[in-house]
Amino acid sequence: FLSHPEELGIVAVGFSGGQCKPGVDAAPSALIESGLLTQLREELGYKLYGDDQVHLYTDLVPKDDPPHRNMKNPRAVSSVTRRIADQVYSHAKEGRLVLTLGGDHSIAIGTIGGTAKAIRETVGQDIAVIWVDAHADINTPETSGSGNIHGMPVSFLTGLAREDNEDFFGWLKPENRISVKKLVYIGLRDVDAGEKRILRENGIKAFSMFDIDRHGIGRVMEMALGHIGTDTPIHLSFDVDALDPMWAPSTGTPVRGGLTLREGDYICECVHETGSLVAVDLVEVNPSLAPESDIGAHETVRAGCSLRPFSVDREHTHTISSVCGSPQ
Ligand code: NNH
Ligand code: MN
Ligand code: MN
Ligand code: MN
Repeated sequence: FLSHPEELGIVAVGFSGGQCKPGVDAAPSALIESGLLTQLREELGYKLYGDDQVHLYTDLVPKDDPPHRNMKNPRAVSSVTRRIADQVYSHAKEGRLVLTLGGDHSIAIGTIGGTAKAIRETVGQDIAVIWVDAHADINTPETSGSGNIHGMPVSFLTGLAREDNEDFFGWLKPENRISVKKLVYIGLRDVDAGEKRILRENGIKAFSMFDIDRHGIGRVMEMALGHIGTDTPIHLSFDVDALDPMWAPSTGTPVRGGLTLREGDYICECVHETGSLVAVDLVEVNPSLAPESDIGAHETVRAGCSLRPFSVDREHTHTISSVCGSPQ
């Protein structure tokens, strides 16, 4: 689906307004400092586009941003995600694979909105979304208990939540939206009651940790990709809290009983192997939340770096760098 699969469009998003804990905005710099982009460039041979500069979007964050329909920081999140949608759209429109480094998960409103539109225009197809997360992030403003927009992106992207006002995601148009039929969850284990109802009523495909324990990650990936169908462009949105806190403690809402690091890598490798990947988000790394001194942050950033759906070495992998191949 990509006219330039060896080109990687990078969007580094230092934004934390979709939730209440500061620090997640520092993740892109931490990931970049620990060598993520260098590895993609030097070991995997990608050509990187989009500066290594981290966008803070301070010009888009209003001083006064009172709640609207129970949403916290609604104007900031709406205008920042709108800008991100443009950034991701421009890369995708050029036929590049797009990598967005968050930031909290609210930014997926922009990344997926941008990819969906660009792929419709260039390939004429609807994208599928694989959402890897402990949480479903499909609350509507009305079902959300927290008011944090990082728990709502999927409801806006699927049109389950709507607003006409441009200041509150009214800029999302049909071409930015995705179908609930082309959405698959992996890793769920902390889903709110209202979200469970939404998943059930809309027949949304979800593989929880229960399913992974029962079938194994190999079978789950077969079923997940089978649901999407071959020949469908894929946007992978990876929330680092899908991993067990043993591997990724530095995140806003860690939930025990999660994916092993190897299962997380495997998900990325399987998605890469399809050859259908068009965009990736890596979100919710929060280097300032480090339970045991700075070991937690360091390990979480390292885990984030290892989750690279850009290459797979089918022969075998011993070190992080040997998980790398070249662009397809
Ligand atoms: N479901 C909760 C909410 O709506 C928590 C969401 N937190 C996340 N999602 N980290 O990935 O606020
Ligand atoms: Mn090219
Ligand atoms: Mn999330
Ligand atoms: Mn989560």
